[in-house]
Amino acid sequence: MTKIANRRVSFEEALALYDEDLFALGERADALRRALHGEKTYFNINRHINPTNVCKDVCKFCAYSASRKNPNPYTMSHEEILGIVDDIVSRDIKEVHIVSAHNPETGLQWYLDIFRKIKEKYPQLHVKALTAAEVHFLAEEYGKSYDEILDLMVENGVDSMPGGGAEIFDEGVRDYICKGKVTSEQWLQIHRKWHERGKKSNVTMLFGHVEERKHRIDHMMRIRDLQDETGGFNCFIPLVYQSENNFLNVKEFITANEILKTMAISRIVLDNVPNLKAYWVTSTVNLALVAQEFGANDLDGTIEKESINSAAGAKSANGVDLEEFVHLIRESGFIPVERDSLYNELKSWA
Ligand code: V47
Repeated sequence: MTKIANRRVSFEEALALYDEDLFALGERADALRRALHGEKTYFNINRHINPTNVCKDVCKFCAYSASRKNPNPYTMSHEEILGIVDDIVSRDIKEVHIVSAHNPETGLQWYLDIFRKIKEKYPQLHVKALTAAEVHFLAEEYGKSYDEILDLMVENGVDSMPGGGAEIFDEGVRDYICKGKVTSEQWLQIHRKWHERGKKSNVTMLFGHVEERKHRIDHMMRIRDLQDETGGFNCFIPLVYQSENNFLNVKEFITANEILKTMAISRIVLDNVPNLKAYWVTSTVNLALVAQEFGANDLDGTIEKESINSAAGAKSANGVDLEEFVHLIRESGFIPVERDSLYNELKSWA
């Protein structure tokens, strides 16, 4: 990856960046983004599938898992999932992003078999599946090591890992918002091991809830350290907290100013992570478009259907139309580029 900063910023320097003027920060992040990617904004044509919402864990921020606030447990059959995959492949969708809750009733094989069935039928389709939180759950539930689960994922056709489940690495905040699930160290260890297998993954950060700025910077620093070791992260994805239908009592929505500052600072701090995603699902499409000028070079994808964030209030249940997506990126002065899941360029609208 191209070196984008002359000197690394320290924790203290990164925290102090929040006190800078928003537009000054934007300019700095934009210069780094342009050095890496020019005016290109990447997206992919993808589909999310969330096969079950039955969960053994209770994360306060989650509105997706079946609970008192969402008493509609479901578990899809493999036939149902394959039916969706048949349909999306017929429409030239190139990536399927499969993430579930931590369902103790299905058995390990239910999780693994679906990847193998998809891969056998559609070897060209990229399967991005199982967060580190799911890997940890499966390892604990079925008495396996992380290595065993990761090897089973590779054997059954998982191509890359999504970045979910990272939340906030600070142990105090993490204990408060999602006690009992994968710890920060375990999350990082699982991705380290995945990268050691020559595989790529993403990394998220859930922000805008009860965390403070210093916790976001700490989160970025831990990512930067692991990336120095492995180089396996493709993309950093800050996820803006959605407040509906969950058990985390946050009254005020984070401001657009703070979201954009966080995007810009992450571009500056994460000098070794090539891509910064403005995930329109949690930021809104409009703010994601603006974020292109604050360091972001990726808008995720058309998505089609999304259940986790839309359950908590995001307007993402039905995705975005491809033509509209391309139009919006162009109109905001950037070049839309369709990419595959590993950031190879497939089509440019230059
Ligand atoms: O891990 C849950 C988050 C994540 C809420 O890797 C919430 O390319 C906001 O990780 N408000 C799942 N966020 C989504 C995810 C993801 C999405 C897109 C692309 C990629 C990728 C990964 O959603 C969870 C959790 O951090 N989440 N509840 C909420 N109320």
